[in-house]
Amino acid sequence: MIRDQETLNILLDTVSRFVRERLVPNESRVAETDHIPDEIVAEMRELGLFGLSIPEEHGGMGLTMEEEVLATFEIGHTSPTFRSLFATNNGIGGQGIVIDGTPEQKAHWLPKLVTGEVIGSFALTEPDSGSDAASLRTSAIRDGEHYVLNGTKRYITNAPEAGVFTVMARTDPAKKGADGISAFIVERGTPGLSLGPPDEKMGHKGSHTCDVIFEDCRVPAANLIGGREGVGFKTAMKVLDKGRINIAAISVGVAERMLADALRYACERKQFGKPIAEFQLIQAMLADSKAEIYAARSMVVDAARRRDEGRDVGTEAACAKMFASEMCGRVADRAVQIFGGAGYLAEYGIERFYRDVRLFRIFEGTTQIQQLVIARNMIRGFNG
Ligand code: COS
Repeated sequence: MIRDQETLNILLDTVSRFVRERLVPNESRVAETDHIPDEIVAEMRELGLFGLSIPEEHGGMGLTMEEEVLATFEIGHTSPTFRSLFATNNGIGGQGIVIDGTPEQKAHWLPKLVTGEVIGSFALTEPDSGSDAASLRTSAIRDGEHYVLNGTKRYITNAPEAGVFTVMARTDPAKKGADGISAFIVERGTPGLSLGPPDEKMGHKGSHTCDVIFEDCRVPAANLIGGREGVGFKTAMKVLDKGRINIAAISVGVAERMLADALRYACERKQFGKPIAEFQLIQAMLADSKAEIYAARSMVVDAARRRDEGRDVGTEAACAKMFASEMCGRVADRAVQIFGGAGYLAEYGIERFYRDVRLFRIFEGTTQIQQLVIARNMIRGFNG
């Protein structure tokens, strides 16, 4: 749903200009230094990028899902590292509070997430619990007006920068599955919370992940999201339904960028006396990429509209995430191929995108988990 086309166009133009003028020129610097310059972070904050999808009553822009994916397409036209920094506030690091938080939790945390003064992070995965999220073992045992958390979370995006974590933990150890899981807001600096060293990753330099470790970490009972035990797994799944549409949107945006770079290269690079774009085998790669991007873009917008209508989008979010992230991997591969030898060199940047987009098929649910979600929902809906 688009509330006001003119206002949205202004936002999209502003984001697009910021991407072109400020982010694209800093892509290789960020990759080399593994750090987003402070002045760029300050500009992101000023533009309101940390609060795109946080409701207006808490200071955010309150974008609808459709508006948000249109903005994400634009944000995708540069290194996805930039988005990673503010995406957790809008997405998995903030949405648990937006969707299921109590009024007090929202009033306390959302304004801080909107401005970017606090970075939010989502702590679900553990060393022995990845795709099988309901088997997580981190415990949260009630002790008076506190819960005592013990366990380790792994691969947690933005953990080194985070000021607040949404942590899924088992409040009822007797219940082994999803039912025993609750979600908590845990503030950085809480005694008993510590971080592992930053992970060495294949790509996304400048965006950081690490372990988050809880050792007798006492969290006030008031930080139980929604004030209810046993519904934390559902909170996590609802957060991921939205997150998956956004990963699909960023996959589309980055694929558009890579295809634009490949097209320019194909039109400028000459072999056999003419631009390589005139060769049909190159044209096939350009055309397949264009068509697949169009298909993914259409899916993302449709899934977003359905979510705005209040419909259950578990299946559509999984379809869009699976198709768009896989599509993005194919486009990355073709883009490197069109660049030829240059595609393998760091200075052309396309190999960096190739490495960065590999993550899209893994995080917020692997392609195989999306297949499982889609097929399960189909079978559940079958009534003979
Ligand atoms: N929205 C709301 N509730 C949901 C839901 C959704 N999208 N998906 C599941 N649930 C509910 C179910 O309805 C069920 O509740 P009831 O028992 O009351 O019916 C409960 O959650 C458990 O669901 P289910 O039985 O389907 O859980 P499973 O353990 O079998 O599997 C999968 C769930 C595999 C889909 C889940 O673990 C998953 O998404 N794994 C991937 C995790 C992931 O994406 N990790 C990335 C890390 S975050 S970057």
